[in-house]
Amino acid sequence: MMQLLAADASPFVRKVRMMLIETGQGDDVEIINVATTALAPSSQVSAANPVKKIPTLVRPDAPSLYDSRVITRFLDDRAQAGLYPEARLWETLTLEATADAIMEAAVLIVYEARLRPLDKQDKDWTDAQWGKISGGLDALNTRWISHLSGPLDMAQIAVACALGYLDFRHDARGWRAGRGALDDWFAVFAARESFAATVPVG
Ligand SMILES: N[C@@H](CCC(=O)N[C@@H](CS)C(=O)NCC(=O)O)C(=O)O
Repeated sequence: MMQLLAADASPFVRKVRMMLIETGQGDDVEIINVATTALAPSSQVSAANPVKKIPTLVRPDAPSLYDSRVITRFLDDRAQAGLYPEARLWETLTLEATADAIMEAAVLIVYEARLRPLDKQDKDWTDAQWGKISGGLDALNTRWISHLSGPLDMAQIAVACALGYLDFRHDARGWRAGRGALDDWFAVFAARESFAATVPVG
């Protein structure tokens, strides 16, 4: 059976877990929770992924897959689920990339605060990461609402995971202010069972 090296708090892992549920593949992949950070990678992750990140999909008799975008595309293809629709493929991939970039900057801010010694932490660098998040959110709010409101695709799942992570780790920054359309879209999307079933804890 395939195994997903995972952690509840990871927004990249959540993309994969949500799409497994949405595409009816939940029973085909075993979720293996690992404790891993950039400074202390899990040995299980290191053995399966040379860049030591999660999610990693370990396949019996085939090479492991990473990163999240590769895994979701593979699983979409496997189930013929249509979450990367041909008719709007490049928009879907760009929107997913926007969500992933928001997650990446948000995770880096958490690492800066948690993994770096206090005297080495750099506010300008953290603010610059938040600038990327802010720019991404503005684009979602002004340019992408119509795509987000269309038939379910992988980009929508990724955006929901990014916003869920901002609520989870960066609630104090108030991403909703001035972004009512995105807030409204998220309120509806977050009611999906796959989203509720993958809420991070701790
Ligand atoms: N681009 C990667 C990013 C994955 C990622 O950054 N995962 C984090 C956990 S949320 C991780 O494994 N960090 C460990 C590290 O940076 O070494 C993807 O889409 O899968």
